Amino acid sequence: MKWKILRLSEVDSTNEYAKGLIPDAPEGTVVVAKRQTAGRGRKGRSWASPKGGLWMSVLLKPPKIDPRLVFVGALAVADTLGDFGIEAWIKWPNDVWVGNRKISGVLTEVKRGYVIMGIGLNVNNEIPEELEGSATSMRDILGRSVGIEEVLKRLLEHLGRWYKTFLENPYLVVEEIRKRTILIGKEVRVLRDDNDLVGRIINISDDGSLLLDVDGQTVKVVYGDVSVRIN
Ligand code: BTX
Repeated sequence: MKWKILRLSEVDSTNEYAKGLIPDAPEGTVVVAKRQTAGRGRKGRSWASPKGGLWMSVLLKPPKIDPRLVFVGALAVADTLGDFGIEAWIKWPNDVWVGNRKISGVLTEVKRGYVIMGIGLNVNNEIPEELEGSATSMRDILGRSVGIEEVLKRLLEHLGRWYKTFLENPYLVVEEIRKRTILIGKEVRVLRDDNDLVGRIINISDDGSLLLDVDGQTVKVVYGDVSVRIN
């Protein structure tokens, strides 16, 4: 993938900005901002994006829209952290965690055949008070600041590689997600809009959904807007 990077000092949300570039911008356009004033997670949740973090969105144009693309972002983040000696795991469907703290989130949105993949990664930024204990940053883990340009460079390399793998064979991406999640076999609560589900995760199926054992019945949970809590 040939990336074309647009750098902003401040923006509401890089996903919104990137969306505004459709349909003129080519695949591989990357929007990076030093700070977001209205960074978003899923379902309108807010994403803290102070200075020092990596807040970016990439425009992709896959031959067909496939929700498993979100895994490509999560794997790229996990590999980037690995390059810095940080061992991360992927929390289905869209988060990257180190131990019991979230370090990164991926938000994919769709517009006119494009996928807008937003990635937020806590690098050198402060963790806001309300997230203390539940979020962490590369700086907190390593005890030193890291060069954000190096992080971006690595992340785009890994993203290009995982995207290529995904286009060739999306099952390989799912297989890798299975290896990198600690969730399989765990008792969890799946938070949904209507009712929560409590059960044990059997596996992640080839289509990327979660297979849950609820009182002996296998229930399939499609990604989308569910969150998983380890019970
Ligand atoms: P999510 O909905 O899975 O997670 C959102 C939740 O994560 C919040 O409710 C809060 O509890 C927690 N959270 C908020 N900020 C942070 C943070 N900095 N570090 C750790 N935890 C946090 C996850 O959504 C997807 C987030 C994507 C963010 C990127 S940044 C670039 C792009 N632009 C944009 O507006 N969003 C994406």
